[in-house]
Amino acid sequence: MNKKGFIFDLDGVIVDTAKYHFLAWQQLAKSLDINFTEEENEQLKGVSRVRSLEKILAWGNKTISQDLFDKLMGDKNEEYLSYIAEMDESEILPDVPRVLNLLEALDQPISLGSASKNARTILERVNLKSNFHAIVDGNDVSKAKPDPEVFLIAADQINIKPEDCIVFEDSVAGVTAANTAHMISIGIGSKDVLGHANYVFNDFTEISDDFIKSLINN
Ligand code: B16
Ligand code: MG
Repeated sequence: MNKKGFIFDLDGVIVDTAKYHFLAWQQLAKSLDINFTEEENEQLKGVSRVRSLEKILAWGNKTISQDLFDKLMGDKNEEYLSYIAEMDESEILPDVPRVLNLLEALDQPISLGSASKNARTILERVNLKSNFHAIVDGNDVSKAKPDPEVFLIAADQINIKPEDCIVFEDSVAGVTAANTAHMISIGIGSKDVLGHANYVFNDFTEISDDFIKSLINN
């Protein structure tokens, strides 16, 4: 059996934590008198924590000291972690376990490639940590998506060449990162947003076992 490397983004692919990021960023924005909308939250998908706060401050036309910036980053994460603490397996997105189990049955290496520094905690909460042969997250990279670093490290950790890797991603920056790494990109979301991916599906219920097998055999 051929071996391909299957790399999964976390937020928006395995679980929908964007709603928790939104609540935490909204609380922070409110404390600064900044109006923060769900549309703006969309633009933070796949974007690192530091960059997210920079963008919110720019939208609100605010400049703050480095000390306050650092404090707000900490506060936001604490608030976010309080939501994460309540997560369980019921929050895994539909058919993700089916695809992970199929890949395991077909003996395919699986890695996580996420921008989140909380990725390990989240995988533990939803009981999926042991499904991954490697976990690469926001703690392991120096350059955020759209830089391909996170996916290149993930490929290296599962010993698969980048061109033999397949990336599942819900963010524009993440799909660009996968393409730049010369990997096959599979967008999870809308074609209007992720048109630059090699394939796009609304969610994993649209990804058949035969499609996964065809990726392995090509
Ligand atoms: P944290 P992903 C990304 O995760 C999220 O999409 C993005 O909204 C978040 O700001 C980023 O992680 C950092 O997360 O604050 O937990 O370190 O989609 O790359 O799995
Ligand atoms: Mg994501």
